[in-house]
Amino acid sequence: MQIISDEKIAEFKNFLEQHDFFYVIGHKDPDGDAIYSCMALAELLKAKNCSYQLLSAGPFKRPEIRSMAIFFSNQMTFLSEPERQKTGLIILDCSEMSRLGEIDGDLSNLDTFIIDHHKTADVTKKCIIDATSPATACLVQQIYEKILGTIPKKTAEYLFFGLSTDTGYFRFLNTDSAEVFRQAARLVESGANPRKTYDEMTGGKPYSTRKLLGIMLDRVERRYNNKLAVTYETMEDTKKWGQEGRDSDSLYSLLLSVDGIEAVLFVRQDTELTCTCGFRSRDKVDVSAIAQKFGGGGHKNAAGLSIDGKCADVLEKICAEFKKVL
Ligand SMILES: [Mn+2]
Repeated sequence: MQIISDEKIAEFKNFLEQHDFFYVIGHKDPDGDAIYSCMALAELLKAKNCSYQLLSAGPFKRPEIRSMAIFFSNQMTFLSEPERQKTGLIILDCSEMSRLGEIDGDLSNLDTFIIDHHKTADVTKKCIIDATSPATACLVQQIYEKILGTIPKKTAEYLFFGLSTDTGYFRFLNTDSAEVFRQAARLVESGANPRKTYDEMTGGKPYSTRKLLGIMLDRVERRYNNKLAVTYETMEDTKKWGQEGRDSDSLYSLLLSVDGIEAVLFVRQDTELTCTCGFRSRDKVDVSAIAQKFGGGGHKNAAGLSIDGKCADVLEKICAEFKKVL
């Protein structure tokens, strides 16, 4: 993770000063980092007496973010054209407009500032992007501290939650992460509670998640010298166990812990015509490069995409790409 330069902080401060109103938005199908980065940034805007609206296309499926849904809307507050001229769009944890999802209103042609840590991020707009940062929350923390100083308790809790979810509760961090822990230490000093955060992050899962996990595990196949684990979810599974039944993170971590496995591919038939795919890798394999070939994106070790087709065909097509790198 890098320390954000004073020039970049000044650029963001200018952006705040140049507008009367802000739309704040993260990616669709939000995770803890997207939602809590928005919540923390909203605290900064409040402290600076800026008016804003929090937007999200949702859905708020994950148990750990569900309680935040009330603060977000998928309908933009209507503004007249002169008002729009003085409005800024702040995009967090995402840099492609297409990943923002369905929002009722016009997000285009607004002066935009991106704060993101994705490898595939677009750096042509005004932005603070650091692909070596483990979470967008880390970037928001640096911005908050540089602009306002010490972080209040509630904001610290938001930021600690965002950091915790994107790092798998610090498990994904390497030896280059001392600065991340220094930042985390400051959040704990400000009142974030690691034990409570872990409990909120991992608990509260419905019983159906364990049943669906059983089905997914039963279906796993290994390919390419047992280096790739492949499994899939049918529309019948979703119908039977519901969207609440999904716990992809547990599925990935169980499969990645298998001896010899380097990557995991998961395909879900969403509709008769479309699938969603999830990719994870342990270390060497760059799954974002594979996802990009099919119009998706993400990080080196975690990526995803949406694609047209039937589950079995999609699975074979993507496996062929894995075969090249494994
Ligand atoms: Mn993130």
